[in-house]
Amino acid sequence: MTARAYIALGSNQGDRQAYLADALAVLGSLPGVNRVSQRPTYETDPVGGHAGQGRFLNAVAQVSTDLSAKQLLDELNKIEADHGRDRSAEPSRSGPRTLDLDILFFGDEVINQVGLTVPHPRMHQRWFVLKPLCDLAPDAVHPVLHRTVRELLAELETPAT
Ligand code: PH2
Ligand code: MG
Ligand code: MG
Repeated sequence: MTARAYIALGSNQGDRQAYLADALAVLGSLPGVNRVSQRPTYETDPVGGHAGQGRFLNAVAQVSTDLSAKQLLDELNKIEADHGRDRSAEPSRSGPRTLDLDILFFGDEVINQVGLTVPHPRMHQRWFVLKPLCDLAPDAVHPVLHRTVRELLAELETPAT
């Protein structure tokens, strides 16, 4: 079965543009992943984490995939590791990173497993996710909150974070 998934990309260390471009290329070349599309990249202030870390480049990609959500997650973790991501060296969940790839939506699946929560549990609070997602899929409906991406973006209490 083919599912449409949305993946958030973020980088705030090293050659951020190259990390994002390369991740997209690798994503598109994975067996079982087709039709990768992506809209503009945004430069955003870091949300959370320690003061003084660099600004992020953030983007969202849409893919059609025959993989399961867990298989896709495993591939994303490999791509992160291949691009210099060393989770053991990160001070926290919000620390600086060369590359972060998060599954936002996987079709309309709701998944609550250790290491895999879909929809992404904080996506509806984050401009840096909702804005590029809205560029791609304004009418996609959050399967837990039952709001469109456009509505979630409009309802953000602190815009542009
Ligand atoms: N990712 C985080 C924490 N904070 N801030 C911005 N601007 N962009 C991110 O991608 C980001 C963040 C944890 O994954
Ligand atoms: Mg993240
Ligand atoms: Mg992540």
